[in-house]
Amino acid sequence: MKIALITGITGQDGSYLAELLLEKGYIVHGIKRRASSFNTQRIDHLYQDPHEGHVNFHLHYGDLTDSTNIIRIIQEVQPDEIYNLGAMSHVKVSFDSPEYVANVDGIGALRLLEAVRILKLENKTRIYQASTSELYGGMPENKNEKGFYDENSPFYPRSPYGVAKIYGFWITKNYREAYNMFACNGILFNHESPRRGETFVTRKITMAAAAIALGKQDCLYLGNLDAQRDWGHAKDYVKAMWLILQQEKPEDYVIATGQTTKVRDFVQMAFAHVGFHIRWEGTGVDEIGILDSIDEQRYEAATGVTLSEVEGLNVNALNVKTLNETSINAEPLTLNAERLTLNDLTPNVGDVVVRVDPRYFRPTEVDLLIGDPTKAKTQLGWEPEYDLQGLVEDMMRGDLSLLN
Ligand code: NAP
Ligand code: G4F
Repeated sequence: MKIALITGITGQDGSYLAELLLEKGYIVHGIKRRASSFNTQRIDHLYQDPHEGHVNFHLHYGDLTDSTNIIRIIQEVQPDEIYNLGAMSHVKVSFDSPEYVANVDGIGALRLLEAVRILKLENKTRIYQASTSELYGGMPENKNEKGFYDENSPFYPRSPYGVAKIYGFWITKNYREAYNMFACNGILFNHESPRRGETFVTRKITMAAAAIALGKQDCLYLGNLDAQRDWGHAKDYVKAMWLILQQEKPEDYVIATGQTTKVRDFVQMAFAHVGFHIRWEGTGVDEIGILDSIDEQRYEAATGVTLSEVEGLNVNALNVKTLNETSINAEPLTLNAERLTLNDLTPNVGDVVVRVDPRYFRPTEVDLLIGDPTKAKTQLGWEPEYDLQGLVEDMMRGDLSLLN
């Protein structure tokens, strides 16, 4: 049985990767940080009582800023594969805590590589480093002739996060070349899921679209609506991580979909899932997204709440039986002049549901990312199962059921 060690196991990717490796028959060890409140929601379903006979999922307290515990854990676990997914992964937050990010996201990678070397496990342990499309910084002149970023495109990071991650990238490559270690970078473009952290833009949008549809929030405030990202599904991307460590030779790979989409269009797609069509007006910080029309059938199918038109007005009457079944909230329906509402926030056609808040702008922005996954597809045989529409639907279903 192979043994894997995952840093960042409590995160989005860590949880999906742990599931994948357990399915493949691995013994999985994860490093989690001590927190004053529980931070294991994403992996609680994998927990096994250590008193039971055969346990193949183990957690260790640890931190990427602490070499001593990294060395001790690796010595105890003797892993065949290490996946270094631990990081302070929020680009905007990295401007607020740049030194910490350098320590965790940059030097953390070095600590793992050095631990493997100190313990003389270079010939046994394979290492995956979670590198990122943030390394490219979205510089238009650095795209390849086909208009994508690939394994040969130059880097130009645009945030303390990107700068820390570039150290992780190069130290991984350097240890591969200097010490002949099986150490690889996956240069992953943005990947999302229902388990995505709530302050990343896609999840912020799907949570808000679900909450607005159910009358629990009135407006979504966003930053740069023109930013473009190459968004895939995290479930597909963890498969690529595993494939990268199963190859004969250690190499670096771009993992991406090859398509890029504006934040504004992602908003449109998320609201479309609940039958809301958004109309955009204004520009820059004055741009607003207005609820232009509602497809009732779609709304009902997605939310489980029944709406019907009243005298040509907006979307109004609510089916109480359905409401009770879905327990949207315990409060009685509120009647106002024009409509029955789940609560006071139930949206009407004409309401402004998206606004721009400059607080979410970044000091330096990555305007556009689009990756070329040709090498991963040809050499690894990697094929994603989800397209963007499938991703949005998965996330919207997740958030609607969470709110219900
Ligand atoms: P995530 O959900 O933010 O998870 C990050 C994980 O790192 C969490 O388990 C977190 O623990 C842990 N962590 C944070 N600081 C740590 C420290 N000092 N020591 C040990 N662990 C620490 O991120 P993700 O989306 O799963 O991404 C996984 C990795 O891929 C990250 O390295 C990220 O930078 C990189 N990446 C992500 C994407 C993407 O689009 N998702 C794209 C390219 C690269 P807590 O739960 O305690 O916070
Ligand atoms: O969702 P984001 O915060 O992700 P970002 O910055 O692209 O970083 C993510 O992907 C990287 C891979 O390229 C990872 F390495 C990294 O760890 C992380 O997972 O923002 C995406 C875009 C940005 O251009 C941002 O300015 O959306 C824009 N945006 C617009 N409004 C917003 C918002 N981002 C956030 N977080 N919140 C907003 O309100």
